[in-house]
Amino acid sequence: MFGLLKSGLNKIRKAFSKTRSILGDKIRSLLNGPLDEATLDELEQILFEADLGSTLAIEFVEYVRNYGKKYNHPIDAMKAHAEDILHKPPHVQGKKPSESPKVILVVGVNGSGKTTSCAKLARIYKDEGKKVMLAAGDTFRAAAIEQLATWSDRLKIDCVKGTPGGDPSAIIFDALTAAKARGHDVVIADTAGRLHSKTDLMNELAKIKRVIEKVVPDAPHEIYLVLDATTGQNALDQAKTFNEFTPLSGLILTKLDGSAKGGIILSIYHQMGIPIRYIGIGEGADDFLPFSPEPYIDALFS
Ligand SMILES: Nc1nc2c(ncn2[C@@H]2O[C@H](COP(=O)(O)OP(=O)(O)OP(=O)(O)O)[C@@H](O)[C@H]2O)c(=O)[nH]1
Ligand SMILES: [Mg+2]
Repeated sequence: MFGLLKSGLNKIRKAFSKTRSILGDKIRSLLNGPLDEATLDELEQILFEADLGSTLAIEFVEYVRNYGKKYNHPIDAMKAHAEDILHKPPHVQGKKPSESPKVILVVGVNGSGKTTSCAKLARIYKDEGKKVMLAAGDTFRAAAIEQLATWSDRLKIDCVKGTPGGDPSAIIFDALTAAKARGHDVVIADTAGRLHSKTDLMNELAKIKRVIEKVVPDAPHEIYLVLDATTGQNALDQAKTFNEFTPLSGLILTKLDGSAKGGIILSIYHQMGIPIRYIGIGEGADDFLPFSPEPYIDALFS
């Protein structure tokens, strides 16, 4: 167990190593010099460019300006502020299922990593000994159905799929009905990528949610929005719009192994209070971890 935890932490450190080199190195070398106004301006710019957004960038600079009151080093002040932000209780949380199955609806814009995250999430539940079912609710493209089916074969997890062009609500309805009949503990429903600016597509999600509610009372228990962390501040707009149509209970931030600057996690949690539940740190089935603030803050500021 401890070994597993340790390898998880090492993985996070490794995944965030780019973030560290982008942000941590710059901050450290900047703060080694005198803490004058020019330095503070530059710090604000670095934080802004790391996707913290302007409000938070300014806030962090103020903490650095006044670090001497409580801390030995400006970076300690930044870390403490990041901890304060991420340890605030979330504004929302998922529901505890009163009966099986637990239903998780996965939504997001095109290519953010939904299908991959559904498979990775299914694997986590399977490893916990749960009976899991995947629902291929992305009927938009034949390839999308195949992609989830391939994952389900590989992971040996049941999958309900329909035909391309079919009604996604109908597939998810079928999956839930089958899961109830066959005693599955968890159903994870993939959906087609949709632009958050397209109202008709967003309304389709609201319909999917209503259909789920009809089959399993109080479901969906979780609605996860999958965000590609490399899209920076645009992820915040996505979160706001998706949240209006289908109230989100959690976020999955993917591609943190890529060129993501990482600050978006702080920015989004600060602004929306929606918990970051998992992070994607690669394309493999186990490149996926529950989010925890400490290693993240560590990677961001040291
Ligand atoms: N490096 C990296 N790649 C990822 C991660 N998550 C997903 N990907 C890759 O991103 C690409 C898109 O992932 P999908 O899971 O197909 O994304 P999607 O949101 O289902 O895409 P659509 O269904 O087309 O909207 C694939 O090549 C995945 O392997 C991650 O955490 N890290
Ligand atoms: Mg997909």
